[in-house]
Amino acid sequence: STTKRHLGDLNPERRYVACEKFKISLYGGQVRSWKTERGEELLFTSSKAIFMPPVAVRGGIAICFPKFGEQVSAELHGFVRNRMWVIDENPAPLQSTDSSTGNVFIDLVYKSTDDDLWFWHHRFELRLRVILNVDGFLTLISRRNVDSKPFSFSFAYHTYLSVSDISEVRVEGLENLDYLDSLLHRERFTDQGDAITFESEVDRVYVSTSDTVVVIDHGKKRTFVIKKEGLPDVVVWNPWEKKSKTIIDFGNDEYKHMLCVDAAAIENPITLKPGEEWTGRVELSFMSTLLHSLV
Ligand code: TA6
Repeated sequence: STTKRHLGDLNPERRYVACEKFKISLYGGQVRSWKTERGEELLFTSSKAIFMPPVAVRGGIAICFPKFGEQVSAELHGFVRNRMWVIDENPAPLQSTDSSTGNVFIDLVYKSTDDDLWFWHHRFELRLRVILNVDGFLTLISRRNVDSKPFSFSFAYHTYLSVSDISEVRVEGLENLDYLDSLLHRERFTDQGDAITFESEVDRVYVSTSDTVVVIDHGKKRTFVIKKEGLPDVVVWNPWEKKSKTIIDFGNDEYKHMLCVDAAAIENPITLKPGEEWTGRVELSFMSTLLHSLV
């Protein structure tokens, strides 16, 4: 059986839960901060981020559901990132994840409302379990149920990693795979390179990828390892210089210090029968590049 342990304390305004290494906002169920033992921030947040609903904060890890990359009403990437979630004080246990010693976790839930039916004609319940494990790794798990009709959705953990300098970064694990180029109306291409490096705007959905993707930041001598389950695709996005200037809540030079690598299900939407449940899991870990070269 699992012991419920809260990951951090709820702040007095009941807007976020935080501890030294971690912060999650009830608005959007968005992880807003994830830090190393030494207090270094691992997630990017824009200095121009807008902290006023209905805008999602630019940075952290946003939950994109029920659509990614498509407008649902006025909201890109679905609307749950622009809703208040609540803490589930008595979550159902999840097998194999929570009982390991020292892990702390929190469960948030968003239940669709009658108003949401204006935007999307399906009722759903989206649960997010965030686990901070003893090594400081972060695991996010989503599950959801439906009521009386089947429906299809896409999903992404829209993850803004903080990097030293984008020109010092490479992404491994997506070599020779097909991708949909969002800069070219999602036309399909096959990746030809060794690893992805960045010299201009990149906005791609790599499809049917393996379950591990690695982001190597030579500048910070840090490697992120992204492991996923139930999420076949990976979004890689950096807006680069020109696009950055068009994004109102993003500094002109901030593209140098971020990279979005999103575990996602986009190419083939997931279809659920009434009452069916789905799990999409991502584990984010990091290590020094020195260690990485040894393993
Ligand atoms: O991550 C890919 C992408 O869909 C880009 O096309 C870009 O528009 C971006 O996401 C927008 O993300 P945002 O954080 O502004 O919702």
